[in-house]
Amino acid sequence: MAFIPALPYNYELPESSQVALIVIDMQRDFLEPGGFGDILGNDVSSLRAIVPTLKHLLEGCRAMGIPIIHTIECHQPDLSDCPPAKIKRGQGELTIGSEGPMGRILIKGEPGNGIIPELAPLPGEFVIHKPGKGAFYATELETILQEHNITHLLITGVTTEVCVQTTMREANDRGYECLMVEDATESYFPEFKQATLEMVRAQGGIVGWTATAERVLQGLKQGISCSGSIDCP
Ligand code: TIU
Repeated sequence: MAFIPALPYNYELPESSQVALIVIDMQRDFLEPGGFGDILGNDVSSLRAIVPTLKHLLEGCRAMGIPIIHTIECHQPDLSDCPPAKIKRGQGELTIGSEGPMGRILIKGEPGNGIIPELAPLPGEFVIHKPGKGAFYATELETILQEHNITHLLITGVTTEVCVQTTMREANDRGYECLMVEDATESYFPEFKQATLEMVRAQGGIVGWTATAERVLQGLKQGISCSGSIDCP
């Protein structure tokens, strides 16, 4: 059985076709000045640190034929899918739907709502538009996973303790085996990232596993070579 050396213990891999990479909300709205992350008062530059690692992981997974799922946090232009409580939250001048330097904030189709060019989805990859923090709430994600027999999720993106952790918890409750990729997720708050990594893998992996991108790629490559070899352990 192929595995990824992970915490709190090895993450066993099924057939490669049953594993998907999820890239959460790598949008200009969270990584660039003038977007949603910025109007909430965050230093958005800190999130860029993971882009090279995430790109390397994404390209490695693409090369192995692993299904890729991107998500985008966004709302319809008429805000019909945005609870008033979410619009009201925060105390800045701008809110969801306000006109910003990259278009209307967190609105589907606006320039600032798009995924950053370095990580742009390729044709054939899934793109889930989600109104909540979790990627399962009010989306087609679970249907896609079921249709493709996907049981294992490698979870990346931003921000670690908000949309990434919420999605991992939603997935865990639905029975998916989840691994958060430590150096392919980032938070505006380093201490929240660290706490999230520790809390998901505590208690014997109460929410799942964590591992670095390099270990994930090594484990996946081992799994790919194993599935085609009669010498497989
Ligand atoms: N504010 C914050 O840290 N995150 C979000 O609002 N959304 C995501 O995490 N994508």
